[in-house]
Amino acid sequence: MNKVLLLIGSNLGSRELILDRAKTMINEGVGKITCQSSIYETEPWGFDSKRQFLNQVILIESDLKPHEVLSRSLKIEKSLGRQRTNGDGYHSRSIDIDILMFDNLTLRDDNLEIPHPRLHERNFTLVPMAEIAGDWIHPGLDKSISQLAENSIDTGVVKRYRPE
Ligand code: PH2
Ligand code: MG
Ligand code: MG
Repeated sequence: MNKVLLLIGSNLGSRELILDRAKTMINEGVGKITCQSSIYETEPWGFDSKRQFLNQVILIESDLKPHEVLSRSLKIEKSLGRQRTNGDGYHSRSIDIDILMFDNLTLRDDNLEIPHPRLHERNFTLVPMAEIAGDWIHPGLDKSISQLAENSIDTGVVKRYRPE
């Protein structure tokens, strides 16, 4: 069994409901969810939008290979209404599922890079990761996730989500 950290995020539509549906489908088709961070409300990073994200990091146990985790995650995104637009830059989306870390594996090809190449630059990823996997060591940077979170220079605001 591999331990895999996934980031899920949504800033379009019924964000909480979509995260719930994504987790159900991940649990059934990708790997059993064994731990979840809190849900955070986070400022869009890398593009301008008034729509705040909900982000959450989940830990799954899976016997799938990295590319199978990727392809199943992309299928779940599609079935939850993810539209992929052509062109540069980031866009609002109903659901995004990203592989952050996969045990202590490093991998890079045209379709997939593990650890996620920008995880250490983003508070919306580091803060929920640190909550459930603070002592995981980033195999490329040789620092713990807690250390990366503490040393982050990202100014993006990340708050625990409290639904009304
Ligand atoms: N995902 C992005 C780009 N920007 N910003 C926030 N707050 N949360 C995200 O999940 C996110 C983002 C690309 O996947
Ligand atoms: Mg992403
Ligand atoms: Mg993605």
